[in-house]
Amino acid sequence: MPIREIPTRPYQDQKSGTAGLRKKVAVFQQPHYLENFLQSIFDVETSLRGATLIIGGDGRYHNREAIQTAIAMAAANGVRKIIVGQGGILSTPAASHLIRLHHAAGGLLFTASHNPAGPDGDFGIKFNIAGGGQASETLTGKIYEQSTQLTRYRIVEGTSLDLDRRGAQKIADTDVDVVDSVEDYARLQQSLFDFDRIREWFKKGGRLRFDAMHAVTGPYAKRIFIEQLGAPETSVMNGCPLEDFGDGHPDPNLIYAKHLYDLAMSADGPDLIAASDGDGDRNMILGRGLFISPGDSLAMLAAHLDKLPGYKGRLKGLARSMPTCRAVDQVARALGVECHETPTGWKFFCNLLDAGRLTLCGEESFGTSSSHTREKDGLWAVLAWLNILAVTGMSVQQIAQAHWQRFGRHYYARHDYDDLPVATANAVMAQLKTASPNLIGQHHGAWTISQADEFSYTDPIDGSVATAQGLRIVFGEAARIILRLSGTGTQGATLRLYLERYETGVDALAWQNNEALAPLAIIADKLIRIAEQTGRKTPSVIT
Ligand code: VG1
Ligand code: CO
Repeated sequence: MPIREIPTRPYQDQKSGTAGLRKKVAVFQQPHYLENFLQSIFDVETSLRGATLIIGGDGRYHNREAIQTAIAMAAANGVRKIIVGQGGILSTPAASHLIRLHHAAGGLLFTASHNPAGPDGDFGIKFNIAGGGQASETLTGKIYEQSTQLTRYRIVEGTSLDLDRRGAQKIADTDVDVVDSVEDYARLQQSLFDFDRIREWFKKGGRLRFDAMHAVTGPYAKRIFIEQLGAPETSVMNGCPLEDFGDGHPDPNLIYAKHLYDLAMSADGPDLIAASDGDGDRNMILGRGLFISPGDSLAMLAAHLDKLPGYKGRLKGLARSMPTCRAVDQVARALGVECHETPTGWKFFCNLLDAGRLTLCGEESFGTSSSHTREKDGLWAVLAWLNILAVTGMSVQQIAQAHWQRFGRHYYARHDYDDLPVATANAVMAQLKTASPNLIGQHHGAWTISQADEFSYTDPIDGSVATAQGLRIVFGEAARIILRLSGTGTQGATLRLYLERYETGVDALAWQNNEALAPLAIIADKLIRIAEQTGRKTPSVIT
């Protein structure tokens, strides 16, 4: 099998966003496009030479082709051993775990997360490093630099690996091991949760409905919930991964998984309803009669974490991304543990996790996870909720009510304005940034603006600084309005507006979420004028 150097011309658009490089499938299918990006990784991350590399993806269209190319290139670039999920399948948290388990130097995850798949859909690559976390901004910056000047890439020609056959194979001098996609991940979860108690909960009639949305978590959910925990077969729906995700949009939220909300509201709905996204790192949680917002889920998990075997007496710190509601801060205060506010994107939690300062962290975008891996972990969150239901004997509704009574409640919503002209979105940001200093002290109804600025973050471990991480208008503890540009889109620009309102006492239980947020939306409109500046009367999506 000859190793060849193929001359190439660089592309100029291979800049990674919030979570890797994400583009339309057609962009990835351009000649040498994928190869160039991969070669840039191999050129920059020299620790991969002679080391182990984990490869897998969410099963979407183009996954298998991309994995074959990645294996042939890894072999040509001196990677000693490649571990790949059977059929090319690995969820993002499972891949992160394999990197840690095998002390690999990194991992290539082929996914565009929840973005639609298929020939007209999206494709993407997340590059994770030793330790299991996503490449830092500094590293992706270097990879981007390299991608703009590349002149050749290396590949082993004429290879074809049998991705479906488990066991050892060889490409040139490189060992390739095709492994069960689920096994090690399932074992990790068993080490964290009380599977016996959860099994008992199912036996006593506890009911779960998990929607894998025809994406990567199907095999994981079937193995863990049905085979290992004894849940009835009907507990997992859409459990077969499809290349086009069944033409769906595996973004588990109140819009794209509205059928789950309807199920939760039905008279005799299951006790716990949940879903995960394309690559298995997000989670959506509902109980009978209510939806638990991701910020609330994070706070409630934090408050009950001590009841879970893997975490008893071990809670160090808590963290959330800046736009995530401040519910978890209340729990951190009550428990007397440190609480961090990081920029959007899971990579910003990783240094704190590695330093042993964090146990649990989350994002408003349906991401929750703990120190057990270096990615958010959808099924982990579902198992954590199941375990809490099993040990407390409470319903989701009772847990939420008790939590809001004790800690107060953060009403919360995110409004997305998708596919805007880039210049328009930038202008909205620029306008607010300029206006910010003059907003401080302004009164709006009962609220006063205490802070209005652009968020920047200094990593407490390595001192690196991330600037321009979103604009925030803060009304003390009472409310926040946040505006930022998405870094994961593949078409135009997306503006995200986040609204948060905190109430205690009777007001914590009295309102519907959208009622509570209506006055804040009016203030946001007055201050930011998104409708006026973009011509969009309403957001594309509210979650
Ligand atoms: C979004 C979310 C962010 C999340 C990222 C990746 O980024 O807001 O919280 O970490 O997606 O999620 P942005 O820049 O579009 O707001 V995933 O499930 O694609 O790894
Ligand atoms: Co995802």
